Amino acid sequence: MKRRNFIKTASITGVGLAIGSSLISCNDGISKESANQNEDAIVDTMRRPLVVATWHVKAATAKAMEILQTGGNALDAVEHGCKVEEANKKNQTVGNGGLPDRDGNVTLDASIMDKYGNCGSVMYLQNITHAVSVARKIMEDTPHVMLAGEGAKQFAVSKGFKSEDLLTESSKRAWEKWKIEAKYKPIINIENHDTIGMLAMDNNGDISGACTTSGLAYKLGGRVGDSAIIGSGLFIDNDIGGCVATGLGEAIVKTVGSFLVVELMRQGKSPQQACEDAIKRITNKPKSNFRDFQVGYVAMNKKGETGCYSIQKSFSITKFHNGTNEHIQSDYFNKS
Ligand code: SD4
Repeated sequence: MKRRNFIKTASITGVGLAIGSSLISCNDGISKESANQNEDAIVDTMRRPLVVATWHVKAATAKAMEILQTGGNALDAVEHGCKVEEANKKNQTVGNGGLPDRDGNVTLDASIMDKYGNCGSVMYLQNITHAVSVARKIMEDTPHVMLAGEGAKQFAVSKGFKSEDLLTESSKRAWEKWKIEAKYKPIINIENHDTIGMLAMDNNGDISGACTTSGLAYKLGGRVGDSAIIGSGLFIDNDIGGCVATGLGEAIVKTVGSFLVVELMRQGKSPQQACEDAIKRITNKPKSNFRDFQVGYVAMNKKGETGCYSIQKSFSITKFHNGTNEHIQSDYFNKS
């Protein structure tokens, strides 16, 4: 079958959904060397709908994909996908059950961004499980972008969010154990499960993103990380693509990481190359102590191509596309 016919047939029957699915890189490898522009457009359409997220979060990406496959939009997909992990008390880095700060308070950061470039974020939020939904409410129901602390909590309660204790027994036990030595050393962050950042492209080709976290375990009270900072933990430009970050927020904020990745894609870099360049922006700094911490990026462009890269080994993403919900190990910088 000629390529053009194959692509047309595939786009109708779903046969083409197998293309690229065997790749183990997070780089999307649908080949387009010989395709003409119409074929390119068809190939791009075949990549939709698409969801990618930081770390191993198949239940979250499955929820997002369920929304997209039933005609939902990318914004709903990323919000409800992230909510799965926020409600998961076993995930000690996000929402309910998150590890507390050094004083025993669970404080959450989250952000969300839509196809119009609207955004909302919440930082240092306590007692509310679904920080990502609070961020969305700030975006949609107020003239502001960010709310913090007690004001953010009062806003959430006024919008009907339930106030509850987010410190689970197991997170409390972990904090009590940490307190015995109470070493304040938040720079090493090479866990295998972390902050959730999610990007989705819906059937219309529109992109949205969200990010939610309880931040660094045992951080100083009042500390805010990248996940609440638009452009650092999350950035979307629906003409270009989107990026989300995980890892040491301070390093991400210092390089405005997610914005940087999107701007590199605007300059023509693939999502993979853009993530690699943004990581090198951190590691190439004079006196960089990159061996001591982790940062990971996952990005998606308007064509539905994806990429991911991290400083250390062990970063991974979950990608739901072409009917497959895959957990994929990321390539990384520090191979010494
Ligand atoms: C932060 N990047 O607050 C986030 C959370 C994270 O392990 O990745 N923590 O710095």
